[in-house]
Amino acid sequence: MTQRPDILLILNDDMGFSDLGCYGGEIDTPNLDRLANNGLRFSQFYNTARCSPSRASLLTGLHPHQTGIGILTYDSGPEGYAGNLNHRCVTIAEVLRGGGYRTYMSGKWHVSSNLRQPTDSWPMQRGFDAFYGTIIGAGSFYDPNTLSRGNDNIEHEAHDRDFFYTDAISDEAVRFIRNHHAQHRDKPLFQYVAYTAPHWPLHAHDADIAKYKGRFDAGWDTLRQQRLERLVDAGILAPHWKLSDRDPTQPPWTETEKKAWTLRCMEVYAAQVDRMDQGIGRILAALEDTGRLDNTLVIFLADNGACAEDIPEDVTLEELVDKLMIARSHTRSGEKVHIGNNPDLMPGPENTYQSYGTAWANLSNTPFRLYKHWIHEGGIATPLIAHWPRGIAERGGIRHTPGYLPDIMATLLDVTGLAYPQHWPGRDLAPLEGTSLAPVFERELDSRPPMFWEHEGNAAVRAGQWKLVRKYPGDWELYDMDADRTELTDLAAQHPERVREMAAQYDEWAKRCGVLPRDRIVALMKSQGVTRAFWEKD
Ligand SMILES: [Ca+2]
Repeated sequence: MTQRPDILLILNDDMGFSDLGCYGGEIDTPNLDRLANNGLRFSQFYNTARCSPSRASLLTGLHPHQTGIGILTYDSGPEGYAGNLNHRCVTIAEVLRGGGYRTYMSGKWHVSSNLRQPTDSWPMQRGFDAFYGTIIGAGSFYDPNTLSRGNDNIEHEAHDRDFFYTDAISDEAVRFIRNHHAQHRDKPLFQYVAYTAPHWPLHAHDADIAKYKGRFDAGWDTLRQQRLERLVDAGILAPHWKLSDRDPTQPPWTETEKKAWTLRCMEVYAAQVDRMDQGIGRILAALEDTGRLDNTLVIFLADNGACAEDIPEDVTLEELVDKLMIARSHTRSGEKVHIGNNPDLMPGPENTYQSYGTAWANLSNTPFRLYKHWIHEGGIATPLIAHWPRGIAERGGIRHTPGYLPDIMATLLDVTGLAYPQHWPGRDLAPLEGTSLAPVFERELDSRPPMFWEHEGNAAVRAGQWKLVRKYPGDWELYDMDADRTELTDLAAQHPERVREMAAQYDEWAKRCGVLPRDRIVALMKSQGVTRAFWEKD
């Protein structure tokens, strides 16, 4: 039997479909571009529209509601929405470790509601031999809340002046790989790297930000057009798909005010992605130096589409710092942190806490509509790069076969020759929901099973070329993805029978997977005093 491949699974946070250089963007991502040029890019891979549900699905091969992560990691009550990975699932790390792998994670966990006390839904109790990272979903890049090693809180380690979370995630991954090679070189390794970049707050190094001075000066209208052209030239998107209109709530670039600050927001966002790519370069170098890269399957993807959330200036510290624990009130040297998108304050340093807002998110998701939180293409379409010199013959290819997060577990089991467990001690496991994409490494598939999504009442089913999608509380819309990937022409009225059929398929799936009606969720959350107004968008 040939040696089992190492697995490097890299996930990043809140990044648009077309930000990376190898997906038509302006940002320098030479390391990801190199993986793309020597591997494959998928044009129709989908996540689950939000941080926690995407991670739950990616890690388990199930739908988020089946794993206990119906929305985020707040306790929303009933089974399916408890906010903790439950006992009806196993993680990729658990299964691979059972099959002889050593398993490592650095980065953001975000599938546990208990942020301080380790529980059985923390990484060390869910299959990882080693963990370095954060349990919470967001925070300062200079001083992240819930920074942990194993089961221990090590927030004090960020008090080193040079600490920056993106670098720390990369460096720990490098350390895990080098230590593994020194101590367990004959065993295969699984390394899960979950960056928080480029999720807000807009924190980045001055040198990285400076590099992007001028890069976005043409503004979002021109840049959206240019991105689409590059995506078509690269063979990722079909030339007959039209660019969606600029978000109707946003001004044309020419009429935009506060241009210096507005540009700075996108420059910092780009610097966040750039810094991540630099770190990925160091991780790849560790695999290369140890002679492991050739037989490592590297998969890179994002957890949801670009994020249109504006951070208001009137958000309270009580809400962000005490309740949600996603910000610090003061910097490590004692300065006040200014929370909110204040155009008189340039984002980047530790005493700021801002986001890049709707218009830039609209650019990030070119050519699609909508954002993180919705199931339209802007919410769920992600770049996916697969690189494996020994296992993927084609170099620089594009694959249009659709796939989604439950497929990752199925694919990794396929390439490692392991089976999804029928039984697990103390657990009653749901059967695997995904389909292996390993055959797609060789060729396109003619068909695949239908795909389903639900997030806070937004929902979709995709079967073949057809996508039925709903924006809560609206009606179902129907799109022909072959003719209209950017979802501009709703065909629901012309195909009532197809809408009925697909809606019935969706209802059956939702019932089977424990999806609750949105109204019931909102009522439950209100009854428990969960504050969600700040990031919630309807
Ligand atoms: Ca996210």
